[in-house]
Amino acid sequence: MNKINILTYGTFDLLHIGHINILKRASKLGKLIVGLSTDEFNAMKHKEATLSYNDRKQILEAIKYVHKVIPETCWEQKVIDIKKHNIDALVMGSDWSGEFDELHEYCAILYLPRTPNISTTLIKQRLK
Ligand code: C2G
Repeated sequence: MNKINILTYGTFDLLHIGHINILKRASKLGKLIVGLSTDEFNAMKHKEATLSYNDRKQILEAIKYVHKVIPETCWEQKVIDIKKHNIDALVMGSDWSGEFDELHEYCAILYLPRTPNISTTLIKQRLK
């Protein structure tokens, strides 16, 4: 039986259990494609990743839950990605709740609860 196609986006810097949890849960729904924020797009999100795009991409590609990694270069590409990859569901963490609801005419939109007490920012603060 063909698996459905799942899409998620993120920076995935300093990979932690919060990232693994959403990738794992999303992959249980179907074949998971990850739109990985480029360094340039991170700047647009007012984020600066510690690891380069290439390092973050290779790390994600090493994860069994991830089928494919594509670059995320802008906010507007989601509709194009959904059509190009025949996406059945966009899955994001609950900190994005409601943000992508307008895409529900193209695919299902699912917000999964964020993993508490962990974030890249927290890790960086602990290392200081
Ligand atoms: N996440 C989570 N639990 C955490 C931390 C993150 O579930 N404790 C989820 C986020 O909700 C997101 C994914 O992990 O769905 C990736 O998080 P980030 O790398 O911080 O990505 P973000 O900056 O939210 O980018 O266009 C969408 C953006 O690119 C999303």
